[in-house]
Amino acid sequence: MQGNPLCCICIGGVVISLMEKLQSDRDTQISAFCIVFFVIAFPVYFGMASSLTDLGELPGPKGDYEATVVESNLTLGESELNLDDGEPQTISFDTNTIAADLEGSYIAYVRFTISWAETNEQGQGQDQCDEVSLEIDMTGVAHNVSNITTEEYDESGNCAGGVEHVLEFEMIQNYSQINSTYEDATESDVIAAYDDMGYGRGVYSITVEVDADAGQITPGGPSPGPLGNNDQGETVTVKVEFITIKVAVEMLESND
Ligand SMILES: [Ca+2]
Ligand SMILES: [Ca+2]
Repeated sequence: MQGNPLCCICIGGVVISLMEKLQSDRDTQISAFCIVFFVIAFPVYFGMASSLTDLGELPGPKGDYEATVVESNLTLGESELNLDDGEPQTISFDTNTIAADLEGSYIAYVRFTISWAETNEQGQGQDQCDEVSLEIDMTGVAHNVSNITTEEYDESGNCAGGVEHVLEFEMIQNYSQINSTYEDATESDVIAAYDDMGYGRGVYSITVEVDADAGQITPGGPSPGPLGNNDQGETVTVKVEFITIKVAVEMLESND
């Protein structure tokens, strides 16, 4: 594509006219100075602004602050596992599935609830609680490594009414829901006290195994009768939920 020679002449004419005005006209000189100033100043300003952002938000003034903590309960997942005696199953839950719900909140702690009842015994010697073993794999989750993640629940008595066990792991270190005041601190200091540091997000894998207690009746007479209640396993429900928090920080009025 060829350029238009008339246009070049036209632009050349404008440049010559502008140069003449710059030499003679004071308003044009001021305008030109302003243009040059902003061309130089804006990149410098935006460069400084971006470097401040990299350093995090400004901490704000020091003073006395009050933090108000509001807890919410967020279910990551719940699953019913039909387990045969001695055959473990693993279920996984990924926090990506609830990423939108986690947005803007911290995870205070994660709660695992394991529940089951005795549901499938038949014949003689019923009401024998089954033993349930639980192993929680949090290698796919940033967390406090001191957590004990293996449990074994060996119930006694009649479980027909159901049993429930709860395991909780802190994600915010030394978390306390109690609203607190902070003296001689900045707003950033106060918020940092509730920061989960990104803990709690990832994939939780839970392996559950049932050791079915089929009972054992004492055989009578010379020939032993059927032993046990033909218990083949059990249905165990695993629920994973988060207790999340939102924190509002307010500066207290000075008493001075
Ligand atoms: Ca049983
Ligand atoms: Ca059972």
